[in-house]
Amino acid sequence: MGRGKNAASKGVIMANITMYTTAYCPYCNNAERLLENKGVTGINKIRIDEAPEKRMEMMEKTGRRTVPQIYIDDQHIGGFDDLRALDLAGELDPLLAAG
Ligand SMILES: N[C@@H](CCC(=O)N[C@@H](CS)C(=O)NCC(=O)O)C(=O)O
Repeated sequence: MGRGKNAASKGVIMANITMYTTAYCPYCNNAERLLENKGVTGINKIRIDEAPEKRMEMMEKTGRRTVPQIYIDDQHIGGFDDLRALDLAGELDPLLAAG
């Protein structure tokens, strides 16, 4: 069983994931990979490089200017580092399963 194959990847993912992102963004790719390893499909990506108003929206909503900014349902998680920390703390799987 590969790395990242854990409880969430075996269960049903109920949560909706939204990710503010850009075309070239290694941290976004890392976040996407982590989530996909959990079994997440169909991430709702908001490309802030294509839509300046979405960049403003992201900054206003999150108080941050870097991508990715990740939401699990209505909960703001933060960037890739935050997502990873949540996973290491064992708190990501329940969030993904909750929906
Ligand atoms: N610690 C952040 C780093 C995110 C980051 O540096 N993202 C880059 C793109 S991959 C970015 O937004 N750079 C633009 C900037 O720093 O203003 C995370 O883990 O998400």
